[in-house]
Amino acid sequence: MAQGPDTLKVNERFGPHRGYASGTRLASNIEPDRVVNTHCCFCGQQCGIQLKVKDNEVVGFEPWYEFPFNRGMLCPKGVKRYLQGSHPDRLLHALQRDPAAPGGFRATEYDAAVRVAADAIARIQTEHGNDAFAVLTGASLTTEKAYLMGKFARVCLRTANIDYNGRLCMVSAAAGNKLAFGIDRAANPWSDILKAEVIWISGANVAECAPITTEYVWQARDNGARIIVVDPRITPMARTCDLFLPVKPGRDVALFNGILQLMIEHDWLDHDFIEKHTAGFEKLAEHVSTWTPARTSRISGVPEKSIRQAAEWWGQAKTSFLMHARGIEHHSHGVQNVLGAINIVLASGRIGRENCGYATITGQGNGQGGREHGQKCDQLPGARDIANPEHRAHIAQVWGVEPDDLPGRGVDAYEIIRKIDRGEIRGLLSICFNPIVSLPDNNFVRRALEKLDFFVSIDFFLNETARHADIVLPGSLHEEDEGTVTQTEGRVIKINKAIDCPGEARQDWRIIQDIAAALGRPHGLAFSSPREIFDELRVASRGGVADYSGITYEKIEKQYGVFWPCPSDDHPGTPRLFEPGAWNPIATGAGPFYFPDGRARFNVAEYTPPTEDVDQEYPVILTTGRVVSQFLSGTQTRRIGPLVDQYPEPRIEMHPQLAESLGVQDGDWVTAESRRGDCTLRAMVVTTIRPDTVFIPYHWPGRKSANQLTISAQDPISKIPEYKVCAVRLRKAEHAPEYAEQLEPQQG
Ligand SMILES: Nc1nc2c(c(=O)[nH]1)N[C@H]1C(S)=C(S)[C@@H](COP(=O)(O)OP(=O)(O)OC[C@H]3O[C@@H](n4cnc5c(=O)[nH]c(N)nc54)[C@H](O)[C@@H]3O)O[C@H]1N2
Ligand SMILES: Nc1nc2c(c(=O)[nH]1)N[C@H]1C(S)=C(S)[C@@H](COP(=O)(O)OP(=O)(O)OC[C@H]3O[C@@H](n4cnc5c(=O)[nH]c(N)nc54)[C@H](O)[C@@H]3O)O[C@H]1N2
Ligand code: SF4
Ligand SMILES: [Mo]
Repeated sequence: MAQGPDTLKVNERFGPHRGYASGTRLASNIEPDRVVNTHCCFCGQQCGIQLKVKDNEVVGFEPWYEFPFNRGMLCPKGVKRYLQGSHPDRLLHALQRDPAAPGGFRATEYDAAVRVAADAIARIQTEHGNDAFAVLTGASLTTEKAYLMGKFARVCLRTANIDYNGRLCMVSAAAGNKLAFGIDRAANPWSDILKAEVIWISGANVAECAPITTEYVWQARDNGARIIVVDPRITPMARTCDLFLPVKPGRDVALFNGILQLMIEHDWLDHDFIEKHTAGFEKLAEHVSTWTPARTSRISGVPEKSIRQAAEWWGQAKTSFLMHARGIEHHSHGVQNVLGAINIVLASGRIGRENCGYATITGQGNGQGGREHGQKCDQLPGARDIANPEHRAHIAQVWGVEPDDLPGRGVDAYEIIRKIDRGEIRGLLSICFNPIVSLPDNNFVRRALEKLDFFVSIDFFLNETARHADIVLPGSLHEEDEGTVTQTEGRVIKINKAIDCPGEARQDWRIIQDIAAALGRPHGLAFSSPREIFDELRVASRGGVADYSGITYEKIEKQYGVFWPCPSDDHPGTPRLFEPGAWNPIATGAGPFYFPDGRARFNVAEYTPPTEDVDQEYPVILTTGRVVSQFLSGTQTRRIGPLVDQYPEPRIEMHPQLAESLGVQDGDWVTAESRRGDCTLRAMVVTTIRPDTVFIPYHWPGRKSANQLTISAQDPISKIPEYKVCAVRLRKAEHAPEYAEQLEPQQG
């Protein structure tokens, strides 16, 4: 595979806004032909929105007040999302690599491109075996597409190696929830936040990353709730909270163990619940006995007084809601952090009841549904285990193949990259994933991808990774297809099609099926609509933990979404898990949790320091994450002018004390260097971050990318990368970087 240029200067061709979709062409007062009820294409909140359509173009939006989750509210990304479809970079043709062509690609006929892809797949698999061709997918895809990708990999390609970008996102939460509850879904609908007495938020920048959830927390506060926030930064939500615990990155499990120790010491426990509905408490109690407030404070960096206050409020509350996000999950011990959080919930007995809840806040639009139906390397539809003979037999029967023909477990997304580097994987199909920007230690990722014999990417923009592809197939935008996604509460909702794909672009599921047909292996991949795929998914999921069999498109429309599990046509769905009497195929009446004895599990949550701790050479902790106006690798939001204006360039957030020690002032250029790479960005000097920690948002590519610095250490159970801690050293840069021009605010 040839090497592609990193920053293709496509934008420069397009007038005063340098190619950003700016809204100048689209007046929001245009009278639409139609208005389509659907959902935002970005985060896991999945706000309801109405798209205004004129002449097969989305020209604006209106609030959709009836949709109960967000009741018309949207964040800045939701407000501007309609602009992306009109962007001049939208892929309208298939592309074939051609070093002689401007930008390294030439447009090619769609069918010919599919043929090239199919021939390359067949050649690689014949020469090197089926597993030598890998598939990377994404949780921004609808559940129908996620299901189809799992089936395509196992039935058509017969490769074990399929994994998805939720590996970078939801897998620590998923693994922790499965270990403790036997099921992986938010335990409660968000309405249970409203009347909780205490709300505990760990490692979630709620106001910027789950903006609608802010409204729920504030309503709870209006009802008298106390808000506890645990974060190395005083996030916008932390600014209005009642108790802020400034945890040192990578130490949350210590904090949770310390809280539990105080709960035990003061007998702030629900003994009845622990006895009737859980297992493993004694072993855990013994483990946390060493987590005295003094030790907890020393390790976690949180003052002892605050730890005691948090334990008292949490311990004595009658109702509560605990939520966390990637701040505690993006660690080489992310699963242990999650288990620590769940332990203090179970010890309080406040779960499975009204106003008593627990949830991880999902990330991507389909962060929930995308992790249930078989695009993970170890999973089959219905949240089934690919290594379980009964699960394999059920799915094989639905798919009309022999169980022995289904491949076994494949490797995780990062290991796919390592296998590419080692020459064990020779070909790759990537859809809805931009690993060169979003994987840690991305200089290694780029070098590995350059070794591929063949790489095909399916996207609607030429993202930074697709620039290294041999063939790029033009896929569909959210508004160009229908299907379902499952939002953060576990509510299955319906994405409705607003417009047709432009030019030669195709709906993603059609492209996958075209490749299967060109390979001469169309078995089971001849669906004529997303509805048909969903109907098969319902059957495939029946009897699994993630049972969608009673959900229909009609039921979703009628009820404004259906919470899974929903095991039959007359079942309304399950907004709150773990209520007495709720449907549960595993415990069958023994108790509310998803184990044969119906009991939740306490798990000993071990503290270990981050894989790369600070030392004299690299004395500062780097943590990474997001800003409100940008989304993930930025492929979409870096093309929307008003969002770019809001936060045009990545900056290194640092405390004034640290800035002073470096001789740096706000706006100065600073070089951050880790053992893997370096990056020169402007300093943003703020009092809202721990003095021992710096923060860089990761939404930018190339020399602006935070992932040049991050470490590819992974959690041993979930395989999530440790994005939230590595060691760096900093110095004031002598001059602006060569790429400074690209970092300047864009002029309108
Ligand atoms: N605007 C915007 N919204 C988004 C996204 C986006 O890209 N942009 N992406 C979506 C996706 S896919 C995801 S996964 C979610 C992510 O949502 P969040 O997890 O809320 O966002 P992050 O910025 O990754 O990290 C959250 C917080 O963790 C803190 N943190 C860092 N290290 C630690 C630690 O060791 N312990 C604790 N307790 N906190 C720590 C950071 O300071 C940060 O405030 O957002 C979703 N929503
Ligand atoms: N340093 C650091 N790195 C991180 C994180 C962090 O906190 N810090 N967070 C991690 C997390 S939580 C996540 S979720 C990942 C995300 O990482 P990625 O998944 O790589 O990020 P995306 O920007 O979503 O890239 C997806 C690509 O899919 C395309 N796309 C979107 N929807 C569709 C669709 O419906 N069809 C098709 N065909 N294409 C589509 C977009 O155009 C984009 O090019 O990043 C991870 N990387
Ligand atoms: S990005 Fe998330 S919070 Fe913002 S409008 Fe879209 S779904 Fe809602
Ligand atoms: Mo994510």
